[in-house]
Parts: sequence; C-alpha cells; structure tokens
Amino acid sequence: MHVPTVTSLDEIYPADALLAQAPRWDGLLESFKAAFDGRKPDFVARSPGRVNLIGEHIDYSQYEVLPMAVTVDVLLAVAARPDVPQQARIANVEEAKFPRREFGFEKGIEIDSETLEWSNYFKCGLRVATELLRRKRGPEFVPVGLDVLVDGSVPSGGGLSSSAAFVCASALAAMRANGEREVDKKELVELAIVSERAVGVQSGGMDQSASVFGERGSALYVSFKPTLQATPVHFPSTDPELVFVVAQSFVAADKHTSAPVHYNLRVVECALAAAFLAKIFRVGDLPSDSTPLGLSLRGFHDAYFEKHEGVKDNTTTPRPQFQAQLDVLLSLVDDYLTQEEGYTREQIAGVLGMSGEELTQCFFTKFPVRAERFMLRQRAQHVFAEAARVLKFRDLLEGSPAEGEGGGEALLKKLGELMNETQESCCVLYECSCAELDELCKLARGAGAYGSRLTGAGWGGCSVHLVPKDKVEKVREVWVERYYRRKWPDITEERLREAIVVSKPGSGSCVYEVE
Ligand code: NG1
Ligand code: MG
Repeated sequence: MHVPTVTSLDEIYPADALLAQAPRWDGLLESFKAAFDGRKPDFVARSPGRVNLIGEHIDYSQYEVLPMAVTVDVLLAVAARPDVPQQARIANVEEAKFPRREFGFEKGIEIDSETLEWSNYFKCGLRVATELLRRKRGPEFVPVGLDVLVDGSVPSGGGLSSSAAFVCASALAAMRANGEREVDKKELVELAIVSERAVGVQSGGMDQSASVFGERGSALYVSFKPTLQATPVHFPSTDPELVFVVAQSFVAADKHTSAPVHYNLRVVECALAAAFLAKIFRVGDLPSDSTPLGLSLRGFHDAYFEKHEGVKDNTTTPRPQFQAQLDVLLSLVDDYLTQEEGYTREQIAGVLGMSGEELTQCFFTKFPVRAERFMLRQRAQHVFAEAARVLKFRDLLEGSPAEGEGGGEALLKKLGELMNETQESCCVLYECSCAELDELCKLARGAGAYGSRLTGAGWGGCSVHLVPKDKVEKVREVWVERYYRRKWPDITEERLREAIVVSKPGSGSCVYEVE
C-alpha cells in the first residue's frame, strides 16, 4: 500500500474542517515564498497526529493497540534543490518557538539526543528517507538539497503525538523531493519507528502506524506480530451516537527530559519482566524482536505457550483463546512476580543468572534509566490486562450493538468501562497518570462520560473520553468551569477551543501536489 498523492484538500479533511484548513494552507504556501527567495514549493507532505483509544504502553511489548488518526497534522511545504545536494534549510511558521536551521548532511545525519531541538525530528525523517533511497538506488546515491517550511497543528507535548507526525511527514517529504512517487506505507512506518528513537525516547510503533495508515471514519487495530499491520475497525452506529472527546490537561509532558525515570524506564521494566518470566518458566532465550531492547513480554507470551501447549504460531490463535492465554499469564504474574515493593538490580541479576556487569550490558547501556527498584509485577500486570482489554474493545466494536440488553447504550457503557479500567491501571500499576489527568477523568464521568482515560504516554498531555452525544456540552461545561478556569482564570476562548476537541478518525499521511 502506497502513501497517496492528492490534489485537493477535500481528499484530506472532512467538510467541516475545510473552512479552517484552506486559509492555513494558503498561508503556508505564501510564507514559503517569503522564507525561500520567492520560490514556490513543489509539494506539501502531510502526516496527522493520533489519539489512542485503548492499548496504552503496550506497543513496545508488541501487543496490539487501537488508535485513530485525527485531523490535526504536520505540514511540510517543500522545494527540492538538486543544485545543492545534501543541504537542508528548514523553517517553521512559528519562527519564535522553532527558529530556522540550516545544515549539510554529506557526512551522515547527526542527531544529538541530549538536546531538545525541534529540527531533530526532521533529521529522523531525513534518515528514514536516506535509508530507503539507498536501499532502492544503491549505497552511493546522493540525495537532493531541501527547502522546508513546517506548519504543525498538533500541540507539542500534548499527547497527540506531534513527534511521530513530524517524523513521518519529514521522511515522506525527503522521499518525494528525490522523485519517489510511490512510498510503501509499511516500509515508511517501520523505519520511522526505529529512527524516532534517535531523539531519546525508546518508543513503540503505535504513533507512526496510526499517522501513516489513518483512515477517515475508522479506528485502526495495529498489530506488530508477525509483522506490522494496521486493520481498519469501523465504529458501529449506535443510539446514542458514539463520540470521542479529547481534552488537554495543559501539563506539558516532557517525555524527553524525564525519559530515564518515566518512559524509557517503563521500556526497561517490561523487558526485564520478560527476561525474568522466561527464566522462571525455563522457556529458553527469547527470540530477538524489533523492540528497543530486543525482547518483549509478547515474546515471553508466545514462547510460554509454545513450550507448555505446543502452540507453534500464536499470531493465528483465535481471539478468545488468546484472551484465555492472557488470563493464564496474569495468574503466573500474581504467583511468581510477588514482590510488591519491586526488585533490585542484584535480585534481578540473581534470578537471571547474570553478573551485575552482564545485567548492565543487556539492560542499562543502550540508553540511561534511573531507579532503585524495578516494579516488574505491576508493569507486567498492566501489560497483560491491557492487551486483553484491547481485544475486548475490538470485539465490542465489531459486534452488533442491537444484541443484548439496552442496545447501543449498553455497548457504549461496556466500551467506557474498559477505558475506565485502563485509566485505573495506568494510574495504579503503570504510574503514568498525574493529578490533572485523574481530575479531568473524574469530572467527565461525573457529567455523563461513559469512559475516561489518559491517552498517549501520560504524565501530562491528553485525555480521551467516550461521551454520549447529548452529554458532550455538559461535560465541556464542567471541565471549563471546574478545571480550566479554576487553574487558569484568564484562559481565552481560543485556548479553550484547543483544549477540548470532539475527535473523529481522520485520514493518514499523504503528499499534496502544488500546481
Ligand atoms: P506519545 O504520547 O505520542 O509520546 C508514546 C509512544 C508510543 C506509545 C505511547 C503509550 C512515542 C513516539 N510514542 O506516545 O509508542 O508507547 O506513548 O502507549 O514516544
Ligand atoms: Mg511523541
């Protein structure tokens, strides 16, 4: 499947968004000329943000997740400069926040993960493109120079994954500038996932998948095994209508700086839990996979059922059986990962039969983390239970809402319950929520939301709520009054409009040809 080329904005946005988008695009094309010697851009590369409906912090354990692309996006207006190969000039319409940069990449693309620098994300994308181009055209290929003007409407640090949208749009931009009209979505995503880790966050692959594969009108069931795949999942028509509302906490989640004690630490804890369980249940060395540390809880999962039940290819196991497997794993965790207070490095090394040095080599060298104790029990409990919730959520969306008592409303309530369970688990077991996110969820539920939870990495950022259509106004009022105005008495109407958005699944990455 290739990234589409489009020639009109209504191929990208739903009708109700066009009114706001048309002037934004015109402005971008005009500003490009002003920024780069009066030249017109050749095309615009576009990739959207995403909201994750369910399946939080399990993509880097290789479990399925259920996000959807949204309408906010990152746009890159681009002109190729064949006369100055391997030189980039990149500017942003928000010049004050994101100052213009120029750099050459004849000697490779350096990315300093120690500094928080906006153009790093562009460089990640450029790396993806260079790698893809060299695969196709040979190692000697010399890419063209680029002039780029960026306009992002995904709030940064807001939990809607501006980073992945930016990386994917950048990769696409560099491919197209070098004449590639047919970019394979899967190839693009797989490389973007690995490449984005260069900025310092050891992410899974949900965001890039949702951004590139997004489809208007459906959520995406993203699986990583046996290979990356995004399957559209349609929303059933229900009465009351199912609506997802996204609310910003306006607590900027600085995942980059806090990575060693938050995000990246969770990545290490999950890998340690996988190795620990594999050792206890003597399943042998886990097969290496594409996760940051090369092993995952899902790898343990598959190895365990291969050894104990002879399941050769667990990716074809029917969903009810897979759910039953997850229940088994949860009881194993309960019985064997018993230390509520966490595990020290010494204890883990002891169980794994490693010296302290070997443990450091395998788990603490690739990227830095800081912790005295590793909460293997709680993290594994979250991951296995969350993986099961994703399956249940998908089953509910695909089942007939007319079935069972209460029809549509009963269905929405069940979906909402799963979201609430996720929030509870993120809060208590995974410790990735924060007081502000908890507050937004509590207020929403009190005003009629069926389900409320954080979305994305957490520790700030964004929340998502399943609200029956007739309650959206009420929920909004309560948030405005009891959260936003209380915290920021002078908050503007415009800021409030940004804060609370009814989100519909939007289309994925594309290239727009400028006439
Ligand atoms: P956000 O919130 O977009 O930074 C992060 C990871 C995902 C996933 C979620 C938690 C990146 C690019 N993405 O998302 O892979 O693990 O957290 O479910 O870091
Ligand atoms: Mg991100």
